[in-house]
Amino acid sequence: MRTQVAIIGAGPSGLLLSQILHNAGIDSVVLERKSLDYVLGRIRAGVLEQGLVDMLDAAGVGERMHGEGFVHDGTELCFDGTRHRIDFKALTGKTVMVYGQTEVTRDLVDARRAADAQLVYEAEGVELHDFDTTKPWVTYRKDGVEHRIDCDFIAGCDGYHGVSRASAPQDSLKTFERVYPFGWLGILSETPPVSDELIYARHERGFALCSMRSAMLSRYYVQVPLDDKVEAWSDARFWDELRRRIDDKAADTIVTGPSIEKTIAPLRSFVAEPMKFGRMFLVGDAAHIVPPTGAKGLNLAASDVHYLSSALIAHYGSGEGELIERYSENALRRIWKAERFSWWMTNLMHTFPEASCFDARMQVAELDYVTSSRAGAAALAENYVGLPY
Ligand code: RFL
Ligand code: PHB
Repeated sequence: MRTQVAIIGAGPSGLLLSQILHNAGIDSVVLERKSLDYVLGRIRAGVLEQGLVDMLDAAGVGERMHGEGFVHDGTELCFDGTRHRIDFKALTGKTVMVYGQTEVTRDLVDARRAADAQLVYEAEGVELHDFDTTKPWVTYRKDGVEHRIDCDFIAGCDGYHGVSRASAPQDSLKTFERVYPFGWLGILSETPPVSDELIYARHERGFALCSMRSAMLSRYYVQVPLDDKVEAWSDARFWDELRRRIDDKAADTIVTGPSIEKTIAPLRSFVAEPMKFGRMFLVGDAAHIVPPTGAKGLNLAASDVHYLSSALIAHYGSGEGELIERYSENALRRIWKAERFSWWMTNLMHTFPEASCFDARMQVAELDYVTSSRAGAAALAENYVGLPY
């Protein structure tokens, strides 16, 4: 089989790249290790920056998002038992969209299928070959049969544990990492959200976040020690702990119910440089991870897709190779700023095991500054709604 761009991974970055290339007349094949049901069963991001909303619109997959998603003009920061609003719209003129990553993925799969795209699920043993030449190729197994795809470029959209970064020459790869000494225990429950906007709460017992997916589906998180097990967290224990970490009004009015999903995710900051190896590109979580506190992971994957799709469209259109050569540099400049913001929000809102009383006072002083100074609030808002591409 032959295609122009072989895409490894059918998460949001692989599917969005494939859809944008298709709209520009560029052919791709997407290889995914898991089944479609598995991919759609993963509960992940919930907040989309305007830049991603615009990309989904331009790609022709924004209709359901505008019908079912929620536009948020601001968010609330809770500390010392009081909530303070950050008004994104007043401070930046921009808003964010609350719409689940699962739904974005579903919309992209529907659009790709409607266009008869080559989406191969349960592709086993994917291997990348000769991407340091002008004739790369990819092999995989499906239902016990070996397949080969010859292509012009390979896009590694296969997440943190994927094969693409592992296939890069390891002596030319530099990685940067911070692992945080806690995780997020997240639940999904079929209850109305406690507030119209997200609440990020700092508390001595640990961070908490009140988020949502729809009018009858809430997403809540509490910070937990890394070695905690989900089984140790009954629903009752989760709700009790959440109530203790948020303000009294939210604690009194929150509607609780059985959880329909409960998982613990570790928190990590990670960047791999460069993101281009000959004719192979790393995209999204394959190249970088952020702790979820700034809601940046999916949005960063989208900005990589923006840089890479523009470069490939220029290459196939006018033959211009400059954007391809600069893909890594352009993507990384924005990635490091989002890494900084996510790291800063994480340090600001969480309880660290070794933190002193002084550190705790510093967090509260910084939160007080951010919520009482227009300049402080604007810096948070500008990063949260998304820096320009
Ligand atoms: P994905 O979504 O991991 O998709 C990669 C795909 O590649 C497949 N794959 C392979 N396929 C073929 N061969 C192989 N050898 C393969 N190895 C892997 C995988 O099965 C998978 O389908 O990466 P992508 O597309 O780069 O997208 C990144 C986002 O998923 C991620 O950054 C966000 O979910 C992060 N994130 C959040 N981001 C936000 O922007 N806003 C948020 O509010 C937000 N909240 C979150 C989050 C992530 C979380 N978790 C659990 C990681 C909340 C949580 C709890
Ligand atoms: C979510 O709804 O899952 C979510 C929202 C905001 C974050 C992280 C996760 O910062």
